[in-house]
Order: sequence, then structure tokens, then C-alpha cells
Amino acid sequence: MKNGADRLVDVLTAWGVDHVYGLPGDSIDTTVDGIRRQSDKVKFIQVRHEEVGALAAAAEAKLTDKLAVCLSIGGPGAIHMLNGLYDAKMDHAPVLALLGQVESNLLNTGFFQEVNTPQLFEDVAVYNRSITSVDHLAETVDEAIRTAYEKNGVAVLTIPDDIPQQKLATAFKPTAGSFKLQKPVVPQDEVEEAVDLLNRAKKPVALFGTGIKHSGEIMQRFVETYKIPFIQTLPAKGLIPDDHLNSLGQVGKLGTKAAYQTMKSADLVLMVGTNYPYTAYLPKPGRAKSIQINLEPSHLNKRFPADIAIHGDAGEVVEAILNSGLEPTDGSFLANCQKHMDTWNSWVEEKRELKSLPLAPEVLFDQIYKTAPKDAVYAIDVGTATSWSARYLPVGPKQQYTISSWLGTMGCALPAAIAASQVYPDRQVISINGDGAFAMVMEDFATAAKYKMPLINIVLNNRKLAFIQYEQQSAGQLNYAIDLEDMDYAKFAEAAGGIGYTVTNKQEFDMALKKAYKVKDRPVLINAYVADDAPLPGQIVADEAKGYTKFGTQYLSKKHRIPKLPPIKDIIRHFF
Ligand SMILES: Cc1ncc(C[n+]2csc(CCOP(=O)(O)OP(=O)(O)O)c2C)c(N)n1
Ligand SMILES: [Mg+2]
Repeated sequence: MKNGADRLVDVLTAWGVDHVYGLPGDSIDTTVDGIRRQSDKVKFIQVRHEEVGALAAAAEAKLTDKLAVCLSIGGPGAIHMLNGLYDAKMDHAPVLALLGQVESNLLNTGFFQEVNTPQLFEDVAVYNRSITSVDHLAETVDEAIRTAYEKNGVAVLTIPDDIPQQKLATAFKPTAGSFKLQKPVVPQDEVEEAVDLLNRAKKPVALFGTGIKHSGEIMQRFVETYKIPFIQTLPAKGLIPDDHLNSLGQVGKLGTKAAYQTMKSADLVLMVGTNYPYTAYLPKPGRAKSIQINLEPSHLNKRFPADIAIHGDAGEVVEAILNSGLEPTDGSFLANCQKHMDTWNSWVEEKRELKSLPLAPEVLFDQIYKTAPKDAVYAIDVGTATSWSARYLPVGPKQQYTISSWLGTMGCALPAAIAASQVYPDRQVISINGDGAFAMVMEDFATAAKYKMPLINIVLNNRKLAFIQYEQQSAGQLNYAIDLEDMDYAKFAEAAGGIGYTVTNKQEFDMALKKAYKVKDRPVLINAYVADDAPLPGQIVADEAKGYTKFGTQYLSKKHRIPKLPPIKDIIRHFF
């Protein structure tokens, strides 16, 4: 007779789960034992730190739109997972977390490693249950998965370790086969109102978010037919290829000046599948009309007043707009925006040619862009890598780009690269992280080695928390607590079972990258000593200029010399 753990694994496989990320231990051992018995169906990917398991599951769900599973003991292991689960929550990714717990008869006694996980995980979870009997284990797992899909979030199950080993005579039939997410009916009246507004606009721009994930081609047809410029939020980067002629890149601190200028002069913003938070970079409310389309109704009218708010699937609604008498603009606003973008692109081009030492990150990113396979997966970390990737790493039609967008947690790139290597074994995976971010999760480079994942992990080694250096400066503060001790990351990579290269200039980097692409049986780390150049905001706004001036004055009075500043040419370009 099967036991509870066997039934649990049966439910996972019915939903198409064929691997879990985790680390075994006392309070989850009986569940792990069930996975062992069906290891031909569900692979156990053993991570070195539970946070990495949860971050990998979050990234996998973002990349594939399918539920991913992570697992840990209760107590300390479960606490380690929290950060990764918040990443899933905030980026709306379906994840199931299986947490161990002390045995039922010890519950509430303050036993060793007993943590009240149902309470601790309440804020992160869309579904949060403690299992109390083997009789309901399988159906609760099934409901947890369904809810994670329905609510695009994290389902958490706390499982006292005595329960999965109990026998269970009756089989439960998982609901995976009959599960289907319903989409709202497209409201034709509102579509026609939207078309009317669009046809009257003189300076319309589209802002696309991850809600267009499955309808990039429809959106592309829309911007081409209607003849308008578009901006994609960072997590939506590449959903329409970044090199599209109507693209203005991203908007905001890490965006382009062309996007900033366009937002400030637009008379209509069409916001599709986005909950873009930086409202200072949108037009002033009242200066521009807004049409908003979102499958998540709570995102409509949330941060910017909508003249028309349509609850619906982005692709279906925009397809309906295209079929309801939409007339193209005269193209003059688009042409003007393209001119701004040409200027921006010429600045970008100049930076790609930089010969300075240490190696300019712009040059490093450009080299990745020029050489990465057409279907590469980029896993980007939080730090200056985020800004450089936004500007110097255009994402092509078959490539994917992933990041911790709403939680913005450092240490997200390597776990995402592990997940991408697991689900796309035939694609080149490239993770790019700062030295600070990599050091937060570096132990799991050994995981990539253990599973022979040929990912390429590039460490931007500037021996500091460079992003914070500029953050402090633009806030008018003197730099403090941002220096990092150097480490030989290449040596570490070798010690962990991978290959490590250290590079200090473009030629060495090109050579290392070339060699790395050929490796097929283990991870490669490129320890790249890079300049700590400031990724200036696309448009320097008044507060930032004030902050820099305050920082400069303080620096001068304390150190009696002028601080190192970005080239004056760049400051002028980005300010005026
Ligand atoms: C877990 C976590 N801690 C702190 C931060 C705040 N933070 C954002 S970027 C950054 C510095 C990143 O440094 P590094 O990884 O070396 O990249 P660099 O900016 O130097 O390229 C910090 C501390 C964060 N986002 N996440
Ligand atoms: Mg750094």
C-alpha cells in the first residue's frame, strides 16, 4: 500500500512537476523518501542553501509560466526560503513550497526547530495550510497547486514529518487534467471607446509590462499598424525584441532619455499588462489620457488615473482593438521619438567602443550581446548589472531575460541560471552578477557543477557595492560601507568543480567567453575586473542633480579634492 509521501509525489507528477529544488533534513525526510522512491519521475536538485532553492523555483516559474517546487526542513531551512518565496510572490510566479515540521505529537511544545511556519509564511502565501492527517494530504497538495496557478503566487504546505509515512489505501485523482484558467470576456463597448480615444490622440505611447508575455507578436503588430513608439518595463524586456524600430527601451532611472522625453510629451499612455511603480516617470496626471488593460483588476487605475480601464487578457483586448477601426497616426510623433532614440543609441555606441581600463562594463555587455546564441537565457542580478543590461544587452526574439524585478533581491542571478539550465538544457544560460551579489549565493556554484550545468556566470568584480556608491552620492551622502574585499572568484570556481577565468581587459574577456561557450559539462565563471563607472540615469532629474552637488561639496570640504565624477560630457547629455 502506498503511503502519504507516495500520494504526494503522484499529485506532483500529475501536474507535470518533474523536479524539485531542496535540501533534506530531519523534519522533511519522509517526504524526501517519497521522492527518492519515484526519483525516475521527480529529480531532486540538491541546493547548498534553501534560499537558492526558492529563488530557483521563482525564476523557473517566471521563465516557464509553470509551477515550480522547492522544499526544505521546517525551522531554519524554511526561514532561509522566505526571500526566494517573496521574489515569487512579488513577480507573480506560481511556486509550491513544501516545508517540514516536527512530528504531530510534538507540535506546540516548543520542540527543537519548531517554528510556527503557518504564521511566518502567512504574508507571502496565497495558500497556506498545515497538514493534520494523511487522509487529506494529496488533495491539499492538489488544491495548493491549483491555487498557486489561479492566484499566480506561492502555496505553502507545512507537513509534520510523521504524516507522509502513514499508509493510505485510497488514491486521490488530481485535478490537473481538467484545470483551465478562465479569461474575462473582451468588453466590446470599452474596446470601441478605447479605439475612439486612440484615433484622436496625437502623441500616443505604449508602456508594456509582463502581461504581454504571450502576446508579444500581437503587440508588435499593434505598434507597427498604429505607428507609435513603445516602452517595455524591465521585467518585460525583450518580449517585443529590443531592437524593434519603435522601441524606446525602458523608462525610469535605468531607462533611456528618449523614453523619459516621450513620456513627458505624450498625450496618451496605453498601459498594457503593467503595474509600473515609478509614477514620476509617467506624464503628469491630467496632461495625458490613459487607457489601461490588465488581467489583474487591482492593477487598473492603481497608480495612474485611467480614462478607460479594461479588465482582460492583453492579447485578446489588443487584437480586438486592431479589429475595431483603429486608424494609424500620421507617424510624426513616432518619427520624433525615433530621432531622440537615434541620439541615445549613438551615445550607447560610443560607450561600446571604450578602450579605457579597467574594462568598461559597457564593453563587456556589448561583447556578450554580440556573441550569445540566438536563444540564450540571461539571468541578471541586482546592482549595476541591472542598469548595464537594460541598456547594453538587447534581448532578441528567441532569447529570455529574467531578474528579481519587484523584490529586487541581490543574489537572484545564479539561482535563476541553475533553474534555466535545468529546464532548458540545450540553451546557453548566462548569469551576470556583481561581486557583492554573487558572494551572497556563491556556494551554489557547486550545485551547477554537481549537475554538470554548463552555465556561464560572469562576476562584475569592481570590489564594491557600486550601485550603492551612486545611490549615496545622488542622495547627497558621502560614501560609506561600500568597499568589498577582493576574492579570487576564478580560483573559487575551480575549487567548486567548475572552470574559472580571470580577465582584466577586452581581449582577455573575449577569449574567456569564447572558451566558455565551448564547455558543455560544467559551469564556467568569468571573474571580470571592471571599472565602477556610474550608470547615469537616462535623464538626471532635479533631485539627483541637487544630491550630487551636495555630495561634491561635502567631499571637497572633507578631502580637499574634487571627487571622481562621470565625464562632464555625459553629465550634460543626461541632464539637459
Ligand atoms: C538582499 C539585498 N540586500 C541589499 C540590497 C541593496 N542593494 C542593491 S544593489 C546593491 C549593491 C550591489 O553590489 P554588487 O553586487 O557588487 O554590484 P555592483 O553594483 O557593484 O555592480 C545593494 C547593496 C538588495 N537589493 N538586496
Ligand atoms: Mg560590485
